[in-house]
Amino acid sequence: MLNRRKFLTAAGLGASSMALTGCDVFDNQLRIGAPLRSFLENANDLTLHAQHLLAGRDSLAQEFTEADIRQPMRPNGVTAPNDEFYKGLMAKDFADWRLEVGGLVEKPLTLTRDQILAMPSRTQITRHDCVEGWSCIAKWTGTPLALVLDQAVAKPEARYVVFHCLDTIDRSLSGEIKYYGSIDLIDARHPQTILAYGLNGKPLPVENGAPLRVRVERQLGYKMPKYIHKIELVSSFSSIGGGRGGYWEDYGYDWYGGI
Ligand SMILES: Nc1nc2c(c(=O)[nH]1)N[C@H]1C(S)=C(S)[C@@H](COP(=O)(O)O)O[C@H]1N2
Ligand SMILES: [Mo]
Repeated sequence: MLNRRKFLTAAGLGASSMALTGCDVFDNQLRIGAPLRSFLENANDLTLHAQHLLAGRDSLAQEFTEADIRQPMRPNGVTAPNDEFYKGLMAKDFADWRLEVGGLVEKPLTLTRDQILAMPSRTQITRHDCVEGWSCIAKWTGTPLALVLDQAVAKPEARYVVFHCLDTIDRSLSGEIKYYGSIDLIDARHPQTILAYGLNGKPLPVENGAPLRVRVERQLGYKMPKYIHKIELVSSFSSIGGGRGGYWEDYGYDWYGGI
């Protein structure tokens, strides 16, 4: 049985030799019953981890130029929340909106929109890929999530960041479900992970998640909750929603959702 270090070495060598020789190198090792194959089959989460180590969890998503921007940014999912609380906030141009940061943090925060606007910002022109098969290039401006986490100070046991949204996406018999999603603390601290309040040089429109939405540029659209009002640090999401870390994940979508 391969141990983890050997596997990582094999995969690392494989990645460089494959470029020269094609994929033949691995074929023999991947025959049914071969140790490497059963290792791969039995350790999906470990292979995900290995992919991240090989690709570099801090590698950047491609950034584009102004000329590449396709206007308007196509809205998707909920585009006009029909929730009374949200509509009340919207009527006052979100002056009463607050972002709460809590859960496993040393210093819970409540931030106003002005406080968030006063923090250092990052602007990036990136491609949004929806799992439905379309993509769109747009310019996003926002506060690096890492700066908010620096203020709140994650407790050592915190592993994931859960984003709670104001829009009810599902009005089913089992009750109303608000959109939610999560990423881990490594992606939360990625330099392109921002809490966006600007789109293509203008305030973020309601369709695209006003007043604040997440951008995680190496992941699929459903990993970027819109209309967020609460950020919760947790050690596990088993007790949140359906327990799989997000609204779409509870319906079977992959939690990581990488592209
Ligand atoms: N709160 C909330 N966030 C959401 C959704 C949603 O329905 N509600 N849809 C997701 C999906 S599937 C996609 S593709 C993107 C769409 O973002 P856009 O409207 O800016 O294109 O938002 C994601 N975040
Ligand atoms: Mo999507």
